[in-house]
Amino acid sequence: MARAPQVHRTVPALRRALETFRAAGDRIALVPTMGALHAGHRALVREARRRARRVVVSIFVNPTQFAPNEDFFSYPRSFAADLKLLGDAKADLIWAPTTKVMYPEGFATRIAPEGAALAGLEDKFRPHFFGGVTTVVAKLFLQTGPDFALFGEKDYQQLRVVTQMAKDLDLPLKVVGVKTVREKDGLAMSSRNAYLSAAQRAAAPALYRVLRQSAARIRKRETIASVIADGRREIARAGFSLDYLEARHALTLQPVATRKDGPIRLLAAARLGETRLIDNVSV
Ligand code: PAJ
Repeated sequence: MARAPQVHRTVPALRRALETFRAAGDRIALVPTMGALHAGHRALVREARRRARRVVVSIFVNPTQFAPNEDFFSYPRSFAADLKLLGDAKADLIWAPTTKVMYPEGFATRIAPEGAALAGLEDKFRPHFFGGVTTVVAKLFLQTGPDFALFGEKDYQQLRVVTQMAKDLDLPLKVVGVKTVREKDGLAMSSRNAYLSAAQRAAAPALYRVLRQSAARIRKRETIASVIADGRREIARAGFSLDYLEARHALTLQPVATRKDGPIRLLAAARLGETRLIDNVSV
């Protein structure tokens, strides 16, 4: 039986617990999450354990990264199952603040990321999103003071934005990206996959299939513009409403015209009914 991780809900209790880790000379890795944990989150915890003696997982459904019309209130919450998964994954500490602890009355400061956060991808469809993410992630970094922080490539623009924020603010930690964990049929694992109907779930793997095929065609020197145009059609034909399919520079997320413009990442977001899926691959 794995030992149950400690759970803390206030900043002073968190700080006291982390102090004992540090006093023992242990390095700390942080895995920020919104709960509803699955094998993708578990892979982040596994990588965290490889890097540091102590693993802290935060669970906080962050209201500031949801727009009023988005799914903050219906976002899946499964604390008991999350605790069990994190016990099995041998996390040491769960940081689960309430909204009042994170955003007390009078809270008035926000991070305003630029660069990759204004690339015209997620930000175009969720303009409030990266301000909310960077604000909460900066707080989590300052609350826990980790040596490493683990983020999934599944949310590729988020990974780039958080990496840049840590660099720009001289935060003394290393942001580490972890490969996307997928279902057997290729669908990227996501807490939001639970929203899909059986028919939508059957259609969903098309997103990754098109991304992979498009990457293979670009590697074979087909022109990016025509590959992307075909990919957009394919995704629509599979039953999605497409938000975007784009070829971007893998680091800056700026548009690329040819393979010579640098390492390329293909990024897509598309909706099946009300459920929005995102995915990406390297070329
Ligand atoms: P959440 O969606 O819970 O994701 C937490 C972390 O798990 C993110 O770094 C995300 O990229 C990673 N992740 C999700 N699905 C994955 C998969 N299939 N494979 C690998 N990693 C995966 O992302 C957030 O929460 C929030 O925006 C947060 C960073 C916690 C700030 O509120």
